[in-house]
Amino acid sequence: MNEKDLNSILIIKGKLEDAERVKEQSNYLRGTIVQDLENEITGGFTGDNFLLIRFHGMYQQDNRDIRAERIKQKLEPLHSVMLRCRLPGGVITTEQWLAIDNFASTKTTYGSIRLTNRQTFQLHGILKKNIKSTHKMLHQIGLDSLATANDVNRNILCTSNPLESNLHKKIFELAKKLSEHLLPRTKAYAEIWLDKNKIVNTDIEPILGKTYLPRKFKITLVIPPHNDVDLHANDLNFIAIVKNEKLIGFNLLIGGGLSLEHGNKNTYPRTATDFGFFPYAKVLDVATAVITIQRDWGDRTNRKNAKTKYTIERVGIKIFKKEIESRSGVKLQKSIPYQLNTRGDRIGWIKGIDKKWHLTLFIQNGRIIDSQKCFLKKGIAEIAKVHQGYFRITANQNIIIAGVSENKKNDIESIALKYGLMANISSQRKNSMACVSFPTCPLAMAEAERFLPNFLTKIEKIMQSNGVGEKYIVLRVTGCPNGCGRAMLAEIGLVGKALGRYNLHIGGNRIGTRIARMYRENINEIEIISHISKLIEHWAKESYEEEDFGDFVIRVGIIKPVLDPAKDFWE
Ligand code: SRM
Ligand code: SF4
Repeated sequence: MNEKDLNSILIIKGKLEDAERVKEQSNYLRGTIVQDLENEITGGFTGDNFLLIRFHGMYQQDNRDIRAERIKQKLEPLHSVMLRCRLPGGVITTEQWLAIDNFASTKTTYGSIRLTNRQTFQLHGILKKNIKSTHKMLHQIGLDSLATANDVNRNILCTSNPLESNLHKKIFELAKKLSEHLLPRTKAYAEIWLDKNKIVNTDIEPILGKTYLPRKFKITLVIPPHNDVDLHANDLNFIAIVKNEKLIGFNLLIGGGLSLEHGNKNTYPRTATDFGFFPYAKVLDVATAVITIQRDWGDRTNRKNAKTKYTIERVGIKIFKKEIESRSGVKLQKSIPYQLNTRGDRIGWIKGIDKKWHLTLFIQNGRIIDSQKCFLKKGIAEIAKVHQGYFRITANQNIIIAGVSENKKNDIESIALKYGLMANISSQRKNSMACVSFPTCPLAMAEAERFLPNFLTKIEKIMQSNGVGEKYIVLRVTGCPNGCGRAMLAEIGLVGKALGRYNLHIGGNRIGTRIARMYRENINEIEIISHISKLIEHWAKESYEEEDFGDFVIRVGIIKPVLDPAKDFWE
């Protein structure tokens, strides 16, 4: 291929998306956010600021349950923001937790903390008048919400693996370092939210560039055999390779992502591609190379095809790999074999090799709130008051009370028991997940978080009546095809189509390395239950010993496996 042909593949010419203009004209993410904050006529943000606040970790939302009623009353929607904190690897101290807990109760309209499946938490329902004090509170306790949304590198995930504590510590430190390394350098966040004076000429973005990335970008650090971070949902993944108990380097996997648009065959979920092994010391160089390639080559004319997965498909693996080597100065070697065998969290107590105890608490859909039945939020706060270790949020929306010494174990356990935090949960429930969806998500098409608990009760009954009550199927619900609930990597995935209606996908595998294919389109709950019932009965009767549901439906020909998603996902 000559240079001209190559360039026409690498850089897409054409009319840029309006989001590119917004970034270009934002003066490094400032826009007129400050003026908007002072505007008392509306509870929301206007013009470009609506998008710009996302770079500062906030989304403007309104409660969709009451939207129609407010319109009827000729009222503006009740605007508020959802704030997403930056928490690489999900680690949070007990002091930080208590401050967040108090804030959620006193300053948000929903009163909850929502653990996300990217190891952090969201606070929904912060009114405009309270936004600045929220950022000041976060700053005081050593946290921020910088770059947790929009076209930047998002919260970095790393395996929650309390057992192998030393390796884990190292990987966690790296997650923090990478997160800092890839942060926007603009001082806009400090100026707008923390009243820090403008420092002239510091707005240089050596890595992200003046118009930042073409689209969101996601990174994981994985310690095999655990794939609890669901690496294939991410743009850039580092798989830790350990020899003689020493971390020697990483296998590099690039180009995962789960979103699609209903009916749009130019969009598809994709698993990440293996690019080879490189030594530990080069991780920042390789990360910088990959992210700057995506910055330069990602499609800025079409946000639906702007993610790394599409860039790789467009330019090809060979060219992408050569460019990584050229930009990083690292020769990628043949990958070192590794195995993945789990995705779920180990709920309950576990002892690490550092002799400390770790208690993983199951939190349904990550929603931490008190109700008349259960004082979940209070219980965790009570633990935070006495716990001398730290908390860790998992990529399965659960929380680990980490680093408990032997003599404190009973104290923590009695609080957990008192507040019902250690109730008996079925394996099926532990391995199921839903995205937020209604009422806060503006993109939701069907219920997810509010749908899953009762739906699971029905699935649990079906499992029991077929004699497989002790087993589980990785089951996930996502309220729209953006795929936040990672249903595309489930053995059974429901993807919201309209209120009460979903596409049913099956055939993903237990460890999250295969995309699930659509089995039935646009069906309601009764139809879903009927299909799943028959499938589970078939699996229970005819599967080999230890054969997982996702593998079974493929072996017996109920569904064809997705082998190369870019080509065969829509077949
Ligand atoms: Fe997500 C947008 C919630 C993980 C793919 N996601 C949204 C928004 C912000 C809606 C919006 O744009 O206005 C949702 C806010 C709902 C609310 O009210 O809280 C939202 N996403 C979530 C969370 C909270 C789901 C959860 O239940 O845990 C997760 C927050 C993660 C975090 O802490 O950073 C979340 N989102 C994901 C994942 C899974 C993952 O990252 O492992 C995906 C699929 C993986 C991927 O990126 O391919 C995901 N979210 C999206 C997309 C589609 C992006 C795309 O490639 O097209 C959108 C829409 C968009 O960006 O345009 C989106
Ligand atoms: Fe909202 Fe859709 Fe994401 Fe669910 S999958 S949180 S409905 S954007």
